[in-house]
Amino acid sequence: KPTQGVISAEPEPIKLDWSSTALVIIDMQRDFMEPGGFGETLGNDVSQLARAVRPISAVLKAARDTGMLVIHTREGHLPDLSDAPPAKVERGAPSLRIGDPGPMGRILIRGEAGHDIIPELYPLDSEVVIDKPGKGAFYATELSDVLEKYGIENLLVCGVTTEVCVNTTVREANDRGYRCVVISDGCASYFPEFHEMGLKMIKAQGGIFGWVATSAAVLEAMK
Ligand code: TIU
Repeated sequence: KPTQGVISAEPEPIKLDWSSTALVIIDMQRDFMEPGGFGETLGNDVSQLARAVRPISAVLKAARDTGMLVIHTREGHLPDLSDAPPAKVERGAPSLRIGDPGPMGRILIRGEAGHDIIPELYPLDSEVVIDKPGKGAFYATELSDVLEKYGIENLLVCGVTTEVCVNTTVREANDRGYRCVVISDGCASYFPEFHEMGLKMIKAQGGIFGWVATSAAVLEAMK
């Protein structure tokens, strides 16, 4: 098995050691991907996100074959909403609010069917699952400790949505010193134009937040 590879990325290629690299799959939960969940209650067309599943699935398989650390995140809240800021719960005019009963259980609540990861990308028991109350995966989670424990310096990041939880997490990670390579077709947004700009914002200015590469380029580097 190769221990390192060069990813053909923008704004420039990047060489990574797989032993110090983790695949981070952001919030591929039924609540964002399926009708009746949190994403749809906000007024979004959830069908926009399905395109990210196959590219993520292919990279996940390669990461498992390589033995890379795999981390899945889930956005959600405790059943008593003690970790949900009122400013988040009260926001806007959704059809159902966080904690309300929906067709996949209570909206965005840990332990409910809608909060779980979609079957196609379901975590193995050996993989890390980070439950987070916010959009970024570092805020109020154990992610920093996990990355330090495994000696991780680089993150391959994918998931949903490009401009919300993916961008927030990449910005948090970049400030903490991690090299982030965002998998372009492994991300998706309810707004195609935000997806496109969200990726551009990461790789502009010499890679101000990180690198962007296609799943094909990542797979090629992992061969
Ligand atoms: N609404 C939206 O685009 N995203 C979120 O609320 N969370 C994530 O991106 N996971």
